Amino acid sequence: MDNSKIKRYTVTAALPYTNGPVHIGHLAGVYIPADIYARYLRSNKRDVKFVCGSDENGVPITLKAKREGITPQEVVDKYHKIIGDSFKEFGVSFDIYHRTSSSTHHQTAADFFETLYNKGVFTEEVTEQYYDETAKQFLADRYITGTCPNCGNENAYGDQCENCGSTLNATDLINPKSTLSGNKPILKETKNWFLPLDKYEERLRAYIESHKEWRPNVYGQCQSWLNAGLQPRAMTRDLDWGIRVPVRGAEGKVLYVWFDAPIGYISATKELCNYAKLDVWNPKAEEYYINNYESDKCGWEEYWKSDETKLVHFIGKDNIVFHCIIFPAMLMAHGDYTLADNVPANEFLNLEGQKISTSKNWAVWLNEYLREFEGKQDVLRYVLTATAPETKDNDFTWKDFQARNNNELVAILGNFVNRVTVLTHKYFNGIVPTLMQVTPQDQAVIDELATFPGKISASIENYRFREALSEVMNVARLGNKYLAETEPWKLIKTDEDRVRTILNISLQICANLQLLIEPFMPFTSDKLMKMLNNGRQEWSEAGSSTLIKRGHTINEAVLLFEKIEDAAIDFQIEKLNQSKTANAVPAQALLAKENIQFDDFSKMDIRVATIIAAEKVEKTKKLLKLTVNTGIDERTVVSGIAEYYKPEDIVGKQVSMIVNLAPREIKGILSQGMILMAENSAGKLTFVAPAEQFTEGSVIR
Ligand code: B3M
Ligand code: ZN
Repeated sequence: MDNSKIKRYTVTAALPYTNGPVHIGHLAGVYIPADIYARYLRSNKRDVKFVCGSDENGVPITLKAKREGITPQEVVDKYHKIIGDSFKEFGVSFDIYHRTSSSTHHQTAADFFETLYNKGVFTEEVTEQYYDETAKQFLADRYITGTCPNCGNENAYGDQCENCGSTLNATDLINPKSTLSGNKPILKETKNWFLPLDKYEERLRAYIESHKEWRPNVYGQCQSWLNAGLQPRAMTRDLDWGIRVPVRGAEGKVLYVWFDAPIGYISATKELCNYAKLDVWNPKAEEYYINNYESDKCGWEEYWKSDETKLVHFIGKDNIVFHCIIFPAMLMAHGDYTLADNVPANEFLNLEGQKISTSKNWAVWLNEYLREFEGKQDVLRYVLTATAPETKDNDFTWKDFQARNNNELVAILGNFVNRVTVLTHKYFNGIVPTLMQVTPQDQAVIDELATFPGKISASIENYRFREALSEVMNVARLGNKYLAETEPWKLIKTDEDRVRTILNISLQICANLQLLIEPFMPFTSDKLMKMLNNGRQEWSEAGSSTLIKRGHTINEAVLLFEKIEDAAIDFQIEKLNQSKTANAVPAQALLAKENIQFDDFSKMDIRVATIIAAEKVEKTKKLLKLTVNTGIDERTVVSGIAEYYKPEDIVGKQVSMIVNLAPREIKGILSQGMILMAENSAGKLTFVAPAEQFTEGSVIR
């Protein structure tokens, strides 16, 4: 896009599914880069709306509700608050954090659908879709899993394979399985409205090919979809949670979540602008986390329907097709809207060498980080930017987090600022000294300082945030090198004027750092601003060596960063290892097995028993031979618990036992009954025991 034409920016960040807190993968992939970009634009006095919100429709929400035994509305209310609060605390500077359960959004999405419907864009098709006879429900998207026909991943969803990134229709899956009951679904006819993506193929190709500057991963994915040929895609679903399809004959159907979610960017902008216009405090501001309230008197359409607006979507790589193919096709079909100028999608961030997994609780959750590392938002912002998966998947490790804090933030940036401010207080009572004679060495530093803003701007404007951050750190390195070479602490005894010059220049570097780090580390920038007591400058002033004036008094020196000790890191690593087994969500089907009659149940004779002896079964890993007192008799059972319990630890333990299970021979031992165990999805076992010491033989029913 021709830069001279740009009057304003609309920056969007993917709307997080409101079915759990946000983790470091989301932050590194989407929210930190988007925030850096938006802050940078604001520092440049550009007109920008940075919008986001909770994605509250779709199957991820209803699945979570089933799991937690609460309603979908309760799920979204709970996580909208957790996510919104932690974004705010983390300094993500959205102008609005909206939500797709709001009436503004329902209205906007329904209107959008109706417009396309009235234009005759959709095709109405009766097709066979999978249906779960136990749950009595059609299975779309995440309600169904199976083997991906493209890559063989056995856990592909009905709309997408997260392994190879391909979009799927549920009927493409091999060995489909209902996530509700675990059953194999049947096919049943139903009517839905399809967006004929094939009809937009040519225009989409022209659009994509006019953006050769996009990241190779994004451009390449788009090309491969186009080359494979686009298929019509259903924009409605047979579900009861979501936005009602606003046409006759669509009872019991809602909009496909990927139809309504990107419209969420539009409705967020609308909400932001509409409330701001009213000129009264917006009562929803708390709920929606609206920033910059006073400056938001805008017309939302300018941000969406003008070719002077630059639209940029920040997303993770699994969302590329929805933002580069489907949403643009929707916008083209509508006709009034501007298409995105760029979609800087990141690859994935791994954690300690493994894929981040919500269901396995293999993640670092933002809300927990904020609690456990209070006041250290910028450390995580720094580390996740420095290791951002911009061009390939990357790994986050706690050791690296510690090392970057201690060796880079503390030792380079913090150390430089500290030395300069402490020396200024020590030699000149905190008053910025005058620039005296400028030597060629000083001039070289001044000149080099002036080159940074241009480099950093270019990197940010080309979405290379890692590179930009490393240049920012080079400013601090320049400062450290200058101090190390000039050694003002030695010169002070012989040449005070020389020290004046050196500290003046060093303070200019500090003032530049305050400005240049702001998009990346806003909390540290604020701290530095308080220390330098010099107000906030605009980006256009960066590189200047007169940012802070002689005679100005700075405030007391405080440390910008502190060392992170081993104990804090060990705690995190231990927590990860524990949560991996303990908190995993059961992988079993979410619905109960088929009903049985009371008679079936009462056939089982379950009793309280006490383990009186235990030993390992030779040549096996999992089996223990137990002698138990059932209250009826003493008998032997073989139990597969050796990986979880040591024989010596369980003697005396009380357990629940089925005493009338037909005896079976296991490894040559006759096992007379079965001990009841609970098992989580990680396969961890634990005894099901009476809550207090109880007489052996007591009946469990
Ligand atoms: N809710 C998907 C995700 O979290 C999603 C993005 C919507 S952006 C319009 O992966
Ligand atoms: Zn696949």
